[in-house]
Amino acid sequence: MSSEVLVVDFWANGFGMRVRIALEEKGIEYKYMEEDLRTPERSSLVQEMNPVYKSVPVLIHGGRPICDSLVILQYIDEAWKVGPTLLPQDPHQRAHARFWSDLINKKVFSSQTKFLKSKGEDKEAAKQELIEDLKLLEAALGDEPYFGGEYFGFLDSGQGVLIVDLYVVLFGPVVSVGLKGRFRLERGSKTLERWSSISGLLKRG
Ligand SMILES: N[C@@H](CCC(=O)N[C@@H](CS)C(=O)NCC(=O)O)C(=O)O
Repeated sequence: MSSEVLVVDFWANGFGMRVRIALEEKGIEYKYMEEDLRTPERSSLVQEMNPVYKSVPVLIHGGRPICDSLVILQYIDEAWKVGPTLLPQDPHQRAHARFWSDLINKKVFSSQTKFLKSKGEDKEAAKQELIEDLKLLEAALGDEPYFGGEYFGFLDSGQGVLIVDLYVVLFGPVVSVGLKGRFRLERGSKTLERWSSISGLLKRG
């Protein structure tokens, strides 16, 4: 079996950024294939590799697909025993990482989508909701350098979605698209800014 690693994704996809961040953090070499989500039809590769959801990211390892970003992060941790482990060993801390990742998937992503799709007063209300969500994450981060405490971990890699949120809130969707994935935080929350610069997430495309 080939051991080639291929990530199929769209550059601005926060779910996919999680996977790219985790692979880079672990030092795993991978190839990247862009799936243009601006076209309505998914490529035959995505349809074949993710027939249930037909969504990206998809990680293809040795020809076999793994789908859904958080499932992929756990797979990466289990399949490669190199580099730092993403999920902590302690069961309570693991539960904590999964809880917050799940909250980002359900609550934060839904606020982000609402904000992107709304207009006028609704947009302002959606923005406030998104800011409240970011405050929750900021409180969870506290004074620690990383979400996982002293070391970069699962929840830090899980923040691809958060990077998109920060950009949406700070600069608006048009500007963030214009940046073409070269993320650089210039203003905003001091705590999240500190976290993002320590973890280097906002410098990655
Ligand atoms: N739960 C999935 C969500 C992935 C997802 O929703 N991807 C969207 C882009 S944000 C997608 O590929 N949509 C397919 C389409 O737009 O046709 C994950 O975490 O990977």
